[in-house]
Amino acid sequence: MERVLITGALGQLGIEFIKYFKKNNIYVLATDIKSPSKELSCDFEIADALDKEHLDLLVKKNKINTIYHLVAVLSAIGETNPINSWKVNMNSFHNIIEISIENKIKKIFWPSSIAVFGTKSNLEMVDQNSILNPNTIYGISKFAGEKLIEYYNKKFELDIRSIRYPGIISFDTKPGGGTTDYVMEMIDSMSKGNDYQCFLEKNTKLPMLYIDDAILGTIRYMNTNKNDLNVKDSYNISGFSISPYELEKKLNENGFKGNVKYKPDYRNEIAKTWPKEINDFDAKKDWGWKAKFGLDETLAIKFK
Ligand code: AKB
Repeated sequence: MERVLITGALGQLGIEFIKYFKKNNIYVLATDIKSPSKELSCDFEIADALDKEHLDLLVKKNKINTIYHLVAVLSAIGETNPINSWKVNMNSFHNIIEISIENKIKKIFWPSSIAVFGTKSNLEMVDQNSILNPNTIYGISKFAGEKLIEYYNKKFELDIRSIRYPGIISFDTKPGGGTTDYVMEMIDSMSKGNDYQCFLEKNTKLPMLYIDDAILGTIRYMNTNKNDLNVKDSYNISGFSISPYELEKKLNENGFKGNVKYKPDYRNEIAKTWPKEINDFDAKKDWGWKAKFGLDETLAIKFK
């Protein structure tokens, strides 16, 4: 039986993974550095992923055999304090690796991101093996993490798995500190009839994924036989791509009032180094990845 520890559990992905595991009767211990604002449907402990001894204790006490390590300082907020961002992203991951070796953890999931790519790749469409030359501290930490996965999986026969997520769109849980967050901010403002000031240029196109696809896709991947997984660092997956202007038009067409003013800031510079489209052929071939939600299906969740 799987017994799962989720770190960073109160974030955009964590809350949805908790719901999935609960529905499927899988034990979850959720941890975060703050208390949940609403009661969770699983055990919860306040724990800082930088505190290795505490996490190790929780793993032992709760007989954990699977870890979803979701702690991360995302791209936009990371640029405001790169030193702290590196520390949180990398030291916490290294703690999880050490704990996993010591406790013989069966499987570990660690999210990577489209932030690993950069301007040396063909950003119109990045392939699985495109050159990785990240420009943000977040992207650099994801790149380093992908290398650690390859190294430790081989050296200690760990089974750390990873997906390069595009921007994740969710309506129940909010993201925090990312470059792709504008999508949810714009939808939220315009659904209330308010104007929105967008921090990206109107034509800056980025890849996105609806949260249900992210969760179910990840679970499918985690349940795939290890021998079928040919990508040893992190899998590209793709949903759909949009620019802020395309989103604005779609919202208008669906009767959402409110105007968008474009005032690009440093986050647009980050977005310009990220892919517009993603080639996810390897994920499709190796573990049957397929996104169910396009832009229309995603917005339909909000419009209903
Ligand atoms: C961010 O914008 O930083 C994240 C990501 C694409 O990894 N959503």
